[in-house]
Amino acid sequence: MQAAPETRSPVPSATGLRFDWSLEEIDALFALPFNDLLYRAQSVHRAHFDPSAVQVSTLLSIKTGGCPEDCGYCPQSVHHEASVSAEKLLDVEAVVAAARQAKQAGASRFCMGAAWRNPRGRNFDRVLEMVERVRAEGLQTCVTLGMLDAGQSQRLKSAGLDYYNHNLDTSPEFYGEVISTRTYDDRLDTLRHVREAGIHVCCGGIVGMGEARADRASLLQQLACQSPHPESVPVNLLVRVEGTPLAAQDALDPFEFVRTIAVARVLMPQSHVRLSAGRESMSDELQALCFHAGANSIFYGEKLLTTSNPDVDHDRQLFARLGLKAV
Ligand code: SAM
Ligand code: DTB
Ligand code: SF4
Repeated sequence: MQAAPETRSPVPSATGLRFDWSLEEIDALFALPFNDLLYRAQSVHRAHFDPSAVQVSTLLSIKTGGCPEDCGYCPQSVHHEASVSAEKLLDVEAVVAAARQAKQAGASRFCMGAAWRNPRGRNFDRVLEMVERVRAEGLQTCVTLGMLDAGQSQRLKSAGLDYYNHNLDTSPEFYGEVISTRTYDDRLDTLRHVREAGIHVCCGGIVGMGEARADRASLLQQLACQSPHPESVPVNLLVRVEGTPLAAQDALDPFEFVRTIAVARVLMPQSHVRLSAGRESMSDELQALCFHAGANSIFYGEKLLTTSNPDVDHDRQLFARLGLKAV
């Protein structure tokens, strides 16, 4: 039998983290026999985290639908036929009430998403108030509002924002197949502003959009070559929503999804890798494999932004059956 290719850098940084992963090294990780890859990922995971602790975030769509961007996967885009209708930005009190409920149900972080190209004017002021108020409830705060400039990032930081979610979504090579109204560089600029303002970065992508394994490797390279690594890395499995251009996309091989999680874990050992959208279509066994591969965060609560997520009761039972604890 052939020996597995050498994928370890001879010169890791003082922290043991690397920011210089080559595509060849990442391809070699993806190509490992499944058990070898999972063993490697689980070993890295155990060196950095309690393997039974899973961070739990709850999502709320604070401004739904009517988005001018044309992301091919998204039911909130005005460019597609999906049935999500445009709504106004929620009131602060409604958001605080939802945050309180999420905390009572066991969430430690509250993530607020808005279907905007970028936030503006009085709406942005209202989001700042939401961040302050949700934080005062004793929750970590996360928002995803589209593109940000440096000043907006600083104002969010001053309001007490802990995390900003902005995904690269896919490889630079495949990106143009999915989105035309915002460039990859626009996304990198926003991530730089967020980082420079001192806000933790939540950045990941979507798999199952028809991209090749090479694209999944290239996306992970983009993430893992950021220094520092994003603190939080959501790996979304495409939710195929009727009326979006990707509705009829073939399903991704579930083992390939697990491999993507495992490679993310190996490349970014100290980051929280989040098993994000798409859990509703996964069996309990597949989710257990994802946790074994190093996923240590989920979205918890019956709704994501516009699509559904597993029942809270079901997730509680799954955690109990696997001996996982929510943190
Ligand atoms: N409008 C903001 C933006 O995109 O910058 C924030 C909200 S957007 C819905 C946040 C992320 O959700 C996207 O970057 C994408 O990764 C994910 N997402 C959206 N629709 C999805 C779908 N159908 N399946 C899986 N992930 C999805
Ligand atoms: C992320 O990476 N996934 C979340 C969160 N960040 C904002 C959103 C998933 C959305 C799934 C489709 C929907 O419910 O509209
Ligand atoms: Fe708009 Fe975000 Fe959906 Fe893209 S992913 S269409 S930016 S809400």
